[in-house]
Amino acid sequence: MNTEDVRNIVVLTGAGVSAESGLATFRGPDGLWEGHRVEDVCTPHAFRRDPALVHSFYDARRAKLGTVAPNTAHEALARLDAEWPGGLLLVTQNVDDLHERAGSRRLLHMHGELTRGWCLGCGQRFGWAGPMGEDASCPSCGKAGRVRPDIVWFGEMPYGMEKIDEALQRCDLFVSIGTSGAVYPAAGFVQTARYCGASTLEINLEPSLGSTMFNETRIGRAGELVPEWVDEVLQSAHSSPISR
Ligand code: BJW
Repeated sequence: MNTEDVRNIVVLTGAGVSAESGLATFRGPDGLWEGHRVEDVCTPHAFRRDPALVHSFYDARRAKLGTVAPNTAHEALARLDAEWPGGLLLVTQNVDDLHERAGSRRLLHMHGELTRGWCLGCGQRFGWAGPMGEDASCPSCGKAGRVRPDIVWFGEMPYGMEKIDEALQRCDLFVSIGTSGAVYPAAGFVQTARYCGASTLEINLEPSLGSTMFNETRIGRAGELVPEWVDEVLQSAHSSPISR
């Protein structure tokens, strides 16, 4: 892939980018769905029906965050953020905080964040550390029992869609890393980017469901292939005369 004319980049990441840090993916053999059926934990209906189960699922994942660290893929994407002179948006479907802990700044969590809560009583969103559980009190209005994880469940609108759409329309290069392409609207980003003229690259352990839509697919571990790709892109930025 020729990256010399690239100015604006959109990178989409999924659970595969955090797998080498020790966080389970969703649809692999040891995936999160193995322990919990998706409809039991990841819909607003499931939360209304059994809030204790949903809280325990997210409390356990929030606790796990403290035991893991960013890997070489997160670090390479943070280096891209620091050194890329053109436009960049890193859109992650992940609710972990490994991209920001690695140093990424131009970052958007489209499916929410484990470290945030949302009060269904007063509507406020806020940072959250430790277990949430059913009886958590809202730090804003003080009401107990109305706080939920600030996570986008099936049937809910992902965050930042307007900003993502603008970036996709403007980008010259769209790169998808460690996602199965099973969940929309993220699975459709490659089509938008291509329609608007961007080159498209997939980096994944196996071809994703939308693999044929990409100009190029690189199969392998994100921890190895992402640093290689970032080196390539930054090298072309340093050697090419176009002003980004
Ligand atoms: C490695 C690796 C290594 C492993 N290196 N790779 C058609 C169009 C539009 C919408 C729909 C549609 N049909 C149905 C819908 C609705 C629905 C949907 O997509 N359903 C599907 C089941 C079909 N979507 C929604 O409801 C979304 N909202 C919505 O659509 O609102 C309306 C709207 C309309 C139009 C525009 C905009 C909005 C909301 C989706 C919310 C998803 N939420 C979840 C759970 C919450 C977060 C959490 O608990 O963590 O988000 S579901 C789950 O899947 C999670 C993930 O972010 C998401 C994607 O999973 P991901 O990241 O791809 O993980 P895996 O496990 O599937 O794949 C990992 C990959 O990595 C694998 O391929 C491995 O091989 C690879 N890998 N190790 C490189 N070392």
